[in-house]
Amino acid sequence: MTRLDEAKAGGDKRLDVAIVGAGFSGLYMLLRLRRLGFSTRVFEAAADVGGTWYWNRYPGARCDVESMQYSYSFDEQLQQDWRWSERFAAQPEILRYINHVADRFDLRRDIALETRIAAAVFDEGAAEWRLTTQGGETIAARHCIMATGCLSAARVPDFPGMAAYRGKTYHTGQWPHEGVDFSGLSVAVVGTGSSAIQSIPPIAAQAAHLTVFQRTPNFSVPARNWAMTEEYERSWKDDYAALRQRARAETRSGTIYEFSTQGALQVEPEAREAEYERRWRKGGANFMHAFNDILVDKAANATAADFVRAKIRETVSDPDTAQALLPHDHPLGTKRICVDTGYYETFNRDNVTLVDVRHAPIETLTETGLRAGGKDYAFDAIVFATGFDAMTGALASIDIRGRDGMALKEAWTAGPRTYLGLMSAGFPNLFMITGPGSPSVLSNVIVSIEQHVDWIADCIEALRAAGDHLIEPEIGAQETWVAHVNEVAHRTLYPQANSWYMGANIPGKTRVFMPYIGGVGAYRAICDEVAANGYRGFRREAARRNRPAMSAAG
Ligand code: FAD
Ligand code: N01
Repeated sequence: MTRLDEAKAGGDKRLDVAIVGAGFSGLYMLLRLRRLGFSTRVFEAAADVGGTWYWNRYPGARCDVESMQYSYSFDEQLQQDWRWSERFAAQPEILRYINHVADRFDLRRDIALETRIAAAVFDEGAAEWRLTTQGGETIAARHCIMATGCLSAARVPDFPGMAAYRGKTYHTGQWPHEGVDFSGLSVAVVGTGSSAIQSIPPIAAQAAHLTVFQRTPNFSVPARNWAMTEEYERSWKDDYAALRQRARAETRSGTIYEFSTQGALQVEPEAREAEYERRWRKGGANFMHAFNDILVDKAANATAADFVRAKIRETVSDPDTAQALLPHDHPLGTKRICVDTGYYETFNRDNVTLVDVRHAPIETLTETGLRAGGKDYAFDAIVFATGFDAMTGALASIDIRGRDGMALKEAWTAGPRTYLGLMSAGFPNLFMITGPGSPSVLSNVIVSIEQHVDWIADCIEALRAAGDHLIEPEIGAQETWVAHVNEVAHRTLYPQANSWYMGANIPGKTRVFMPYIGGVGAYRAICDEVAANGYRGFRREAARRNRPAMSAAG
């Protein structure tokens, strides 16, 4: 029996709901739907559950939302029982947590591992999706839920000479499970985004020599991670339900920070510097909340950016290297702020070299290394910390076809078009968790995942209760939403950066700000209001006699 057959054993071949992806999204979705009595399976390409935290095993990988907040909130006993060892958990601990959840709620029996979904085609007559795995097996399901992740399509730039290079290559998002020993090796890291900034210090500590190829200097703030204290843990656990509710409903990012009610220019320069310094010392992305206008007012933003640039100059001993590391082409935070442990300090090591490839780009890989700006460099290993085809990449790699055989990729050539980031017109019964047009990557993603999962589960339950077989956004509602997402983004500084939020990291990708920046609290209220008003903006269709019914409520 194949793994898919094993997963199907004991269940119907025709599912109520097929879920693609077994990260935080897919696991909670499975649990919710199972509890509602729907026949459901998860199809996962990887050999185990975990999503992001299964794939991203590079040295230094950890979350930058505090672990007391970067965790599920749906089960009080789970959040009371689980004990995090650090303020910001490292990848192995987060992966252990996800595995614990899969076991605790007995989820594995409905997960088909090593099963990549290659195509999903909507059958209009039967009102159901036909999924095809890479191995050629098919699954029919009334609803299909894409829990495929916003940062799961790892991307290595299309450098010539890739096949010629005789050393080892790695991508941070597809790291070998057995780990990599860089001892005694000459290593290159390409990129200076979050993954690079986390992995560069531990790689430098191990390698004989590390060369960092930087195209765009990034802003990074120190994590100042610490071992969890009983006192801090208690301060959350004693009041978890209320604090989680506050994060969900009253914040923009789904994370409780120390928020400010003042603008950066409303205070005297000395007080402003003192506030930045205080937050810099505490560590973490809390720095971004020193004032309430850093992401909307260019002059306010410049005060925070200047502060970080001064810190870089102060930290990095060699003035030329310091100068090259100064971010200059985007407002602070409009590319995701990085949170590091000893990143800038690493450039003071004798075995670390920074190469600026902004004006002298990497041209090709060679047999022994790579060529940039006409100069050859030799390496035993090259680490590509070059990011992801974010937000749409995982969806685009599945041949998704809706009404009249329309391909999702084609429907989205001018940028993703969704209603609430949940569904796209022309693709009935196809849901996305943290899809483009929802807060997703601008938030503590687990908060956004839980909200989407709950909304989708309630929606599918409402359809069953009403005897409806089909739901799809109305084109007008979708166009209004897309315009709103765009309009809200342009009230901020975000669109000024060439970021992956804008699709700018992928040559040829349409530049449009993809996530919804209105905040998780406001967004949740909109979604709830839409549902309470009979799923306003969605078209529903009643069951027809020739269509198979869904499982009855349990
Ligand atoms: P994923 O975890 O990406 O899971 C998607 C799953 O779908 C994957 O397992 C993938 O293999 C599978 N899949 C995709 N396509 C197919 C297919 N065709 N067939 C079958 N399976 C498929 N967010 C935060 O809020 N805070 C953080 O601190 C933070 N840190 C991060 C650090 C790193 C290194 C990265 C890359 C991301 C980080 N994120 C963070 C974002 C993170 O992706 C989310 O927090 C969260 O883990 C997403 O869960 P998910 O289940 O939606 O998607
Ligand atoms: O990817 P990125 P990432 N030549 O796209 C460079 C989450 N995350 O994996 O900016 C030379 O940010 C590229 O340069 P440029 C988080 O949401 C979180 O680091 O395009 N360089 C850039 O420097 C994050 O934002 C954590 O000019 C090239 C880098 O590669 C998201 O995942 C940790 C190049 C890619 O940076 C993605 O982060 C890790 C080329 N041809 C990830 N092509 C936490 O800490 C690309 N680059 C929580």
